Amino acid sequence: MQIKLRMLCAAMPKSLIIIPTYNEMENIPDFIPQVLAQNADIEILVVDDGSPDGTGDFVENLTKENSRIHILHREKKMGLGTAYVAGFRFALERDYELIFEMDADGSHSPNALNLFLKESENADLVLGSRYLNGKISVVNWDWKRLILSYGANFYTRIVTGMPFSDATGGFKCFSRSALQTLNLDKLKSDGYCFQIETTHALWKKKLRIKEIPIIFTDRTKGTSKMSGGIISEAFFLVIKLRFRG
Ligand SMILES: Nc1nc2c(ncn2[C@@H]2O[C@H](COP(=O)(O)OP(=O)(O)OP(=O)(O)O)[C@@H](O)[C@H]2O)c(=O)[nH]1
Ligand SMILES: [Mg+2]
Repeated sequence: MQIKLRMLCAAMPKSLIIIPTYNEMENIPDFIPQVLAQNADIEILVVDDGSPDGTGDFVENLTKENSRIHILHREKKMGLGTAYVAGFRFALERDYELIFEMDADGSHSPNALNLFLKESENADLVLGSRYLNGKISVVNWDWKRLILSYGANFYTRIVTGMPFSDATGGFKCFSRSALQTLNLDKLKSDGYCFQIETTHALWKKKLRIKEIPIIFTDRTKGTSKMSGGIISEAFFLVIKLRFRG
């Protein structure tokens, strides 16, 4: 029994959850313990862009008490895409086997992490999908926001040919080997665009990509950083990807 248990523990991959933050003080204190409670092999990396509300300082203090929490401080708000690239580099310089992307604003439930871990056993990239099998699993969005997101995914599918129901979502898990195939110097996009670009690169390489259902809940605290610029960036990137081959 003891041997079996030890074998089980040894088999668990070391995982890093990358959480970019900008002014998430209203969310982060509850969110971090919820993530860590899911699994003992999970660690957290917060990439904070000099949040004026003190998110970075708060997490910095947590790192002193808990070795499973890490932080990267960046001077100013530089966008989600480059925050993730910094997190990917951190992970690849260390021995993490699974590398997650996750929002800090309560939209992504920590309860889903164990399903991601299970599905990662047979996939190079696991995508959390809000639109799997024709169902819409989004809580508290108004119809304009839903149409924008659903429409962006429809457009991405038609133009690029990628068969995924949700290529714009930001709750995903890469295997280390999948992440190593990405050319991190070339990833320049942001927001939704970054999500489409990374998934497209792995899909083109014919890596194993699996979608799992998640329930996405709109943030109830703090403010969204979504902008018109992010939307137009995605519109043009998708066309570029179509011809990138
Ligand atoms: N480090 C860093 N984090 C960011 C930046 N912009 C957004 N974030 C974080 O990225 C996550 C997602 O950002 P949101 O503002 O929720 O954007 P969104 O999820 O696309 O939009 P909503 O659906 O309106 O919430 C949150 O944890 C933010 O704090 C940025 O420029 N730098
Ligand atoms: Mg959000």
